[in-house]
Amino acid sequence: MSFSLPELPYAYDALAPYMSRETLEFHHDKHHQAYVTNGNNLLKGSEWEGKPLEEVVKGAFGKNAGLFNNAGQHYNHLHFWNWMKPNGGGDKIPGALEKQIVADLGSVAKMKEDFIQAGVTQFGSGWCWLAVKDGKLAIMKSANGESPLVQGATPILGCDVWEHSYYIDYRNRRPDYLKAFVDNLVNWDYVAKLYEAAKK
Ligand code: MN3
Repeated sequence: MSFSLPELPYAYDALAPYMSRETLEFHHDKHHQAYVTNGNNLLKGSEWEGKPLEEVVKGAFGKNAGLFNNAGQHYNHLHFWNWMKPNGGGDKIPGALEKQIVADLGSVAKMKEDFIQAGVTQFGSGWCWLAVKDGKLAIMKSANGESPLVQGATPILGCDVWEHSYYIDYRNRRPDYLKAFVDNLVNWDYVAKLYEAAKK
């Protein structure tokens, strides 16, 4: 099984003005495509050829940096496109997940604040996350192509804080990008789906 780039689950201009058509054209068509192309080249002939993506990501971590970086970013971006939708964000969080957020992270408002803060304080390229770790929800962050998958946890929401994700629309204002993501883009139904799967 080799990696392939899926179409975006919405039109290129569907997330405007929070994320522009130009950003999605570059981010999806160029950056994600490059991870797919490079990942497939590095996968060929490796011990992970034919393995499911999550196994490639976990297996290559610490062993094959080139393959890990590209497979990790392919995994992260596959979910990232689905972590957003037009008219997303807000407080419409499916009940079971909302309860768990309140129990483990204080409140929905505090979870959002800590998620944004994790993204703001990730120095350089990387991601901020809401993840399930040891049966509890946790806010995490990671550098470059890493994710909670290689930190003993399961990601259920992530935001890309590489400059390619926000520089066209927000220039250097990463905090504004993160706030727009949380307030206007998050697809909480998809997050809840991953949360239910992670609990099993
Ligand atoms: Mn990216």
